[in-house]
Amino acid sequence: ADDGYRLWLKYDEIKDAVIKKQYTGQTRFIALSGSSKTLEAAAGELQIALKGMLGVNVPTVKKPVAGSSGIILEILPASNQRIGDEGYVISRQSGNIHIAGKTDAGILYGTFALLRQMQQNLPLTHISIESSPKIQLRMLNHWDNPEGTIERGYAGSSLWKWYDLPEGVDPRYRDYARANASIGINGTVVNNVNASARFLTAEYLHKVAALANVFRAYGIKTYLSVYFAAPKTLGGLKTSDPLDPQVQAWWNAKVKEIYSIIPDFGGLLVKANSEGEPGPQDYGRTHADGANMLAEALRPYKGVVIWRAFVYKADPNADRFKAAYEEFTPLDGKFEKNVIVQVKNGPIDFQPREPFSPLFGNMPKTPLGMEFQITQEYLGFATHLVYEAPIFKECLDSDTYANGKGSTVAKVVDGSLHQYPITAIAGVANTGSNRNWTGNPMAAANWYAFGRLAWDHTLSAQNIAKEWVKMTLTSEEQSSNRIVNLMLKSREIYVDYNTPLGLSRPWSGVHYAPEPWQNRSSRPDWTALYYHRADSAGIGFNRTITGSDALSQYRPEVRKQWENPETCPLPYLLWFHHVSWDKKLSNGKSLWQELCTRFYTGADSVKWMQNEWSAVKNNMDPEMHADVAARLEKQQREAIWWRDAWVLYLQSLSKQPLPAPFKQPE
Ligand code: GCW
Repeated sequence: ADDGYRLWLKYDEIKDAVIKKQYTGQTRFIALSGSSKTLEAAAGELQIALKGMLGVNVPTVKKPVAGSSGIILEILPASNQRIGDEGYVISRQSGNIHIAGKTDAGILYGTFALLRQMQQNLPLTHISIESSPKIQLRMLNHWDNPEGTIERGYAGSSLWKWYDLPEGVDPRYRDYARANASIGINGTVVNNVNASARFLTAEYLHKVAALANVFRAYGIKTYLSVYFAAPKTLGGLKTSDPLDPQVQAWWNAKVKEIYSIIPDFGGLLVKANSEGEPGPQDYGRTHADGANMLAEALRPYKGVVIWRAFVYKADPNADRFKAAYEEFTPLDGKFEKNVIVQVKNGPIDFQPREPFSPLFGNMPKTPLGMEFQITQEYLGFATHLVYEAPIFKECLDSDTYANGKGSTVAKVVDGSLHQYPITAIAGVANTGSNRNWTGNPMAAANWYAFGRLAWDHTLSAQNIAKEWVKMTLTSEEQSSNRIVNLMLKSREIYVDYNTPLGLSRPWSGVHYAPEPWQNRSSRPDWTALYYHRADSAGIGFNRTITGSDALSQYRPEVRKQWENPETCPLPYLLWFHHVSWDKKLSNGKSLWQELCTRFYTGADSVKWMQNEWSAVKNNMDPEMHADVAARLEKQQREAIWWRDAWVLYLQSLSKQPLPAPFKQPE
């Protein structure tokens, strides 16, 4: 039985005898002239994979074996213009398969690309693939705490066994690195952005170094999140003011210490003046002052500062939507060269659907990195099945119009629009100590999709799903198509029963249960009411010029799409408009009818998902099938819970009966 541990790197024996025979003849040796930990990792991966898929032990050799066919790993000259530093070229020449890259990491990525072909049983005879990543820093952000918990983690506890480290090095760290390298991820921030200063102690730096020692061979750099007030709490200084020379000296010394312990350390991630975390504003300084101080300390080592733009004030009268733009756009051009500002995809907080953050396209002089959330904080944790590639794509493909039509968010993030010198994309990890890594086996597809899109944002959600399903679940064509279709529809179904038509944040404390009626909280901007604004007249947040005017943060072309309630696409309607219950929508139904229709069809569609899943039962691993089936059963119950909670609550305001044919919940 498949316990999910091997993720998409299963390398099960190939069933098709013809293909198996063909592959065996094409992979009789692995030739590598150089030697490095990374090349060994590549060759080692090929050996594991070929043993699994073909049942043969393929030898590594220094030179191609004459009269035989094999795989040749080769370094291209740095002058090669066709590919980037981490790119690869796979080709067939005189009967051999060449995997070439300008760096060992490029060869490693090419190796995984070849294996991806084989895992999908695609022919290698005329193989010709050339690929380079479009974004430089492709990272996971772990929100892992020193005591082993994970903020918003739903797959067990932290992968990092801080207590055992640095002496005890779990072999799982290597498998983690393999999985990441296989999708091109080249950086990992190992601790929570709500950071404990403890990670900056020598004790912890040595533990982190032990992880970095494992990750290095797989092309992965290690990063840390830092607590901005560490000079005070750890250093015993009176202040953490970024303009104070003693504070600067403290960070300089700390960074020097980090690099003495982890020579290829990647850099620092910072959450500052956000949700109660300390930051430069505590001393009347700006985000740029804070970031630049750290940038200065990191510059001699070519390290980067990744400064988050996730900020908003506890002000019941402000529109949280506008906060990041207001705080950050005045600082454009004020950041040091090795600073990246990391922006969440949407203006609020990883909701099931958000418009793109208006920061994208509005900071041409500051490298903006993308932050997606892979872990399903607002998407039903590890229970609900939501394939996230459509969420990522929807944002990346959005047009900011910053430099005219076609100025997509992807082009901002990959640097091509504003010629950013550094580019970055991060996903908040959904991994944990569960045997299968992600709790819900289907959630591994989200980790996979994030990595694939970080490498190449032009890939389609569908093709990524196809690859993943073939590699992970089943090679049987019909079942695989069925699962891909189910995955592609899953996000819209979730939105329908959870937050249709542009609703957001109807949550109680843990962000799981429906509580749209919630109007009191520890912060005035953390109530459900703050976000949906439902009243007896209607529902939705007026962000037009007669409301908060958040829409003015977008270019006129974008604003025009959304500012008119008559023409605003329905998925974004309540993001921007307070709409009356009786309002006739573009599809002829009233808002009330349409909302009810979404809640009911959304919940019903989970039944459809269950049926589809049942239909593939005989073509995949029974244990994994049962695991997902059980989660879907719970999802089905909870979709009804969501539907009924919303409908009954909204009905208390709209005072309208349910439209036919829907049955009134009790
Ligand atoms: O989504 C919210 C989460 C917090 C998180 C914060 C952030 C790490 O509820 O748990 O803190 O965002 O992104 O900083």
